[in-house]
Amino acid sequence: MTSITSAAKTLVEGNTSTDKTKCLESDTITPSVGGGLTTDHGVKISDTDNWLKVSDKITGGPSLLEDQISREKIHHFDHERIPERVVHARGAGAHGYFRVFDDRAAKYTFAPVLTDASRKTSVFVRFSTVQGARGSADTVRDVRGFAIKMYTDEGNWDLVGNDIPVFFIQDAVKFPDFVHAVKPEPHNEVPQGQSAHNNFWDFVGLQPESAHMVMWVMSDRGIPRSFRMMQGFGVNAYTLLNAKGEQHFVKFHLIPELGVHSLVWDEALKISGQDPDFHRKDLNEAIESGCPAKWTFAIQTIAESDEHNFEFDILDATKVWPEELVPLQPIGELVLDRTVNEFFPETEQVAFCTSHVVPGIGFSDDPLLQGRNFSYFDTQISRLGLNWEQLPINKPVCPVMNHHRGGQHQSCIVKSNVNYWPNRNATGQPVPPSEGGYAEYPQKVSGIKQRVRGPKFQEHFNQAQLFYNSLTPYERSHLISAFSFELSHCDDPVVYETYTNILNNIDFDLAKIVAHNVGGITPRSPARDNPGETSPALSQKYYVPKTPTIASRRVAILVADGFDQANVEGIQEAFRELGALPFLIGPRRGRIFPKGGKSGVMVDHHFEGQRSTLFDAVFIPSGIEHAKVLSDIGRTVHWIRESFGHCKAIGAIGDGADFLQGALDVPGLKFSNSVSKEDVVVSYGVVTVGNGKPDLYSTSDFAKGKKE
Ligand code: HDD
Repeated sequence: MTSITSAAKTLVEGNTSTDKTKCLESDTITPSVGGGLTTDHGVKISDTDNWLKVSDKITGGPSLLEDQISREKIHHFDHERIPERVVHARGAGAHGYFRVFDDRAAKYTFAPVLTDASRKTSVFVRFSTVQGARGSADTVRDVRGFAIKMYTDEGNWDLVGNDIPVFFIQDAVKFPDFVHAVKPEPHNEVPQGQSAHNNFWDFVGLQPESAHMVMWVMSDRGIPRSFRMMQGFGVNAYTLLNAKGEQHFVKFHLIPELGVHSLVWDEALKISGQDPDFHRKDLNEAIESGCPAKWTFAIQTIAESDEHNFEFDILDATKVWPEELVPLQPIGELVLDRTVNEFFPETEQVAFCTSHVVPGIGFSDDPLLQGRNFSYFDTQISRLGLNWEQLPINKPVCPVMNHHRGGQHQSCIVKSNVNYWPNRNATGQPVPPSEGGYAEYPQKVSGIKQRVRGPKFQEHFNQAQLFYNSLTPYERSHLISAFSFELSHCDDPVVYETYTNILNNIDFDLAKIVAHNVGGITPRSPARDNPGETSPALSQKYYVPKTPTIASRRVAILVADGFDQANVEGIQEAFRELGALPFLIGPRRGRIFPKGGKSGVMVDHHFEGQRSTLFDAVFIPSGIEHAKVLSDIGRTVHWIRESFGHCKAIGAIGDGADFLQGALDVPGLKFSNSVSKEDVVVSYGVVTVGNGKPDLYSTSDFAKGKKE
């Protein structure tokens, strides 16, 4: 009922506020404790636990179809699900805002959302994986969707991007083929949440335009640590129109404040089983613990007159615009600071359309974008119904008025005797461009109608090679492992042999190693030269945060009875001061007693309940009894070894450092044997202060030392 009223109000008057959170308030209800239950038609219910029956003192008796209250409950339940998205089915979302630093983008666009620094535009962002179903795991190897809905005063602007700057295909007409190939195979619906199967590698092996994007997905970008630590890219080339009527091509970028970080593959595999909701929990946990997710918003622009001055076609979505050629211009920030109240009406019902832009922003002739502009609106009709834009989460914050009428679930009641234009009442006339009406750039177009791609769209390997060359040695080694994992899941030799040939067009050594690993045909000579050109911004290493921080990072503190209380309290305080999230993990979820302490501390988890994979770092306090218990339990020794293997920071004091030394028998790894804080030893990410009297050492200094 509330949604009908407010939707109708929006149509005619507009909202009174442009803050989306405030606008959603009229559609949000809080069930009152002890408030009565009613049917959907408002009649009070006296019993929701028992179906109406014909019973006597001996039997419950048969249920009666007559029971309209139970029938309504079941009817509603039977239809609770809607079709999941055909791709990007699994996602998580959050609310926030966007604002620009100043009007520096005014030379490119008159869109106030990109130029008016006094504005704080409400946003909703949905992150997603692509291949898996709604119930698949978060940490699978895949592209991540990064879809932004900006509720601007001029209408909704949807920037529907990914965490990877390029795409698998150049022309939208190939999208159904690509999606069929990557999704579970038609005969057995296998695999779920993976591209490691014959059909995907068959398709990309026969479709060399995918080579560049495949390199990105096989790199660490395919397994991000957190949505909050991913870059975002609009991918397609859009256009900006300025007040003088000049047009520029533009690409949109988001750079995470926390830097770009990934899991390691072994970690990602384990988390898939240990906590399939790892990424969505991470987003909520960070926001709720006071650490909003932040990105710098940047643009790359190319003047219309320069369109053809590049060796690649700037409208080809399988190409980046290298930053050496087209620098990034930071213009604003995106902040996510509010979690959703209810998943279904917000994250599931939110719907994006690349075709939804606002005046000052337009499209380019990128053939992928042109097809997307058709596809998204279309898919929302089958997923949510024609009137999907009236759903609270999708509704603009500015007035909506037109002569579209009817359709299923129409919730606007328009009080008018006309529903067409022109009309004798002069209601709902189009707005001229001078008053803010959307106007297209008068682009000159000529040519021959034919099914082709531009000549520069034919080159597919230069940038795949540039990407490979730009990776650090460890990034390359991860990439080789990823190819080896995926291709060895393909059991049809034609598939993995074809793909090894593709790799040989990128780099001879890469092709040789992967072919050797997966049983492909080892190439004898390079298919093309690799002159070794690089672009540093393509490596994740480039995105080290300006101010390194451990804010929102999860730290496990392992404790058993007899731990040193001062150590633990000191380190907890130090971590909290730096915004990190310390968790106590113990041999039981209950009270664990410090040395000499009677009251004990409640630990958050049991060693078996949460594994090292779910934390960024681990700390072991001193305490002789406690250290002995830890070293006697195989799981805690495994915790430490696994953390080390996954390159996590590990810290220990006193007896904790002794335990660590016993658990980590790694040649070359150094441990402190001094009690002096001047002698903290940092070796392969393991930070120790030696045995002795740990209370001589201030644990908060330890955490600060770690930070530096
Ligand atoms: Fe797409 C969903 C991103 C190409 C057709 N796409 C979807 C979502 C993201 C992207 C993030 C999830 C939105 C959400 O959270 O609801 N898609 C991209 C990017 C592309 C791309 C960055 C390349 C630049 N997509 C693409 C093409 C087509 C589609 C070429 C069709 C011709 N995409 C869809 C879709 C989806 C979708 C079928 C499924 C659910 C939805 O739209 O709302 O229409």
